Amino acid sequence: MKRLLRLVLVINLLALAVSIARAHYNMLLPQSGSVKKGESVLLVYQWGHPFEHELFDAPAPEAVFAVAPDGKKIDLSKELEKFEIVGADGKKATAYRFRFTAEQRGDYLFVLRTAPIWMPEGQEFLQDTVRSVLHVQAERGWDAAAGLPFEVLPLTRPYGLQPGMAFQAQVETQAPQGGQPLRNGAAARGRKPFAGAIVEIEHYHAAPPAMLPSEEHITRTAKTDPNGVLTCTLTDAGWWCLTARRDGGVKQHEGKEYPVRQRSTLWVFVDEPVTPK
Ligand SMILES: [Cu+2]
Repeated sequence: MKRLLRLVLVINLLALAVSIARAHYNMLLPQSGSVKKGESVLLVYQWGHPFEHELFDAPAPEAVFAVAPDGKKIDLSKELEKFEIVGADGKKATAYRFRFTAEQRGDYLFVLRTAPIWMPEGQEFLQDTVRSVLHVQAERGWDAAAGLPFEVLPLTRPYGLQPGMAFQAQVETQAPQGGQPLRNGAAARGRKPFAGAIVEIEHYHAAPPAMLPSEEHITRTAKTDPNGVLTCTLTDAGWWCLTARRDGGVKQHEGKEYPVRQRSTLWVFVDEPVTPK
């Protein structure tokens, strides 16, 4: 019996070791990448490991809003409905959803921000902003900034993509106080390109995969170039998350100070292969 207990303990420790390495992300997924004007779409917010489809209880978000194609901000925080979602192994987790009706043609941005989330495994807080896009017939606004201090902005249009296509995005961060003014789009937004930013790239599985590859094939890592530009290849159909991070200061937890890691995630959808008939 003692031996069995010890074995169970060892297995639990191994499981913990594995989960330390896997990265948690916030997922904000429109259930359809594009709709027509006047149609509605369901959006789901969930928290966990996208590749493994391992879901955990999502915290109530701090803010949720859309930016319409004409630039108008639409607060969606009152539209959220809490529900239970089923993750890997049939495990239930708290998630949130809301329905959105597109009243204009163009591209809608959806942005969700979380309060700092304590991560016992990493001994740090994660404070995330996630962004996804809904395409409504006209190509307008997919590259718009959502007015955040730290953002991953697509340079490649984030829809109508095929598996294997290259994707580029520019990471922008708040400009330092009193620095040299920069004459570009980022400066106009009070930000500067974030050179050398670490970006994690991960594919989302709508159902848990039967077999998991090694860690480096689950989460890819790239750095932005001197212009803050990220380049990656989206090899498979479905959702991908591109997550940049920066230092967000410190925050108290049980009387001690721990680092806050601020992350900005861009969710991008890749279509199934299209073959002309
Ligand atoms: Cu994790």
